[in-house]
Amino acid sequence: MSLELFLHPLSSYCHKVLIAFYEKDIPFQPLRIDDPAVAREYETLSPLKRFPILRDTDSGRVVPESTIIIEYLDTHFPGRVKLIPDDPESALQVRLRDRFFDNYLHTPMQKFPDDQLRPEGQKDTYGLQKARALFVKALTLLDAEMADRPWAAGESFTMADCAAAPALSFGNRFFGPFRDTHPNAFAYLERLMARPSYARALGEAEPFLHLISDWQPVS
Ligand SMILES: N[C@@H](CCC(=O)N[C@@H](CS)C(=O)NCC(=O)O)C(=O)O
Repeated sequence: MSLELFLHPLSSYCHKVLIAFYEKDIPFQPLRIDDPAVAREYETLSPLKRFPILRDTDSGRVVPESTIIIEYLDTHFPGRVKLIPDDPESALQVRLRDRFFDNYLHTPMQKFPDDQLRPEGQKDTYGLQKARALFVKALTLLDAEMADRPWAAGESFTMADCAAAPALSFGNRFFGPFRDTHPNAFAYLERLMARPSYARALGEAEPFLHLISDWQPVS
């Protein structure tokens, strides 16, 4: 098997890539970075210490960044579905939405676990509230967009939906549920969670949820 994915099953950016793997039905070897032997290898491959990291042992390529991993899969291992359309203008729309989810929902959402893991006395309440405000602003834009479409870029499931799922699902958990405040975005999250690819990634995360079960949402 040529594809190895360095990951942790609870990691939101790993979920984004796992959704792509499961949509495409591509075989790969998951390598869990909480295994010390794997961690040592991962650290040599990822100087910035960010995961997921893809290694293609046939080509020798090491691919960081969730978006670039999905682009790499779409180009070299399309599997049963393409997640980035062939039409350049449609592809641009998918990439724009992928950036929207990563920059304005996913990254702000990550501020919450970052703050939870800070030592007492070093919490960043101001930064956390600022991140939450950005998340809510982006969620409000998304809510309006999702009034008339099933998936982020229109009628088809794409890379943008891989990006959306973990950002929205962890955001709903950490920043308070948005079912009542952003119903279209919430209905979209429900469609994402019902998607077999994401349901599978969530199922694999379940044994690790106890690690975050006492984290109280901020509102
Ligand atoms: N831009 C990166 C972000 C990856 C990222 O932040 N991953 C988190 C796990 S979800 C991580 O590596 N955290 C380690 C840390 O913050 O030290 C991507 O899209 O892959």
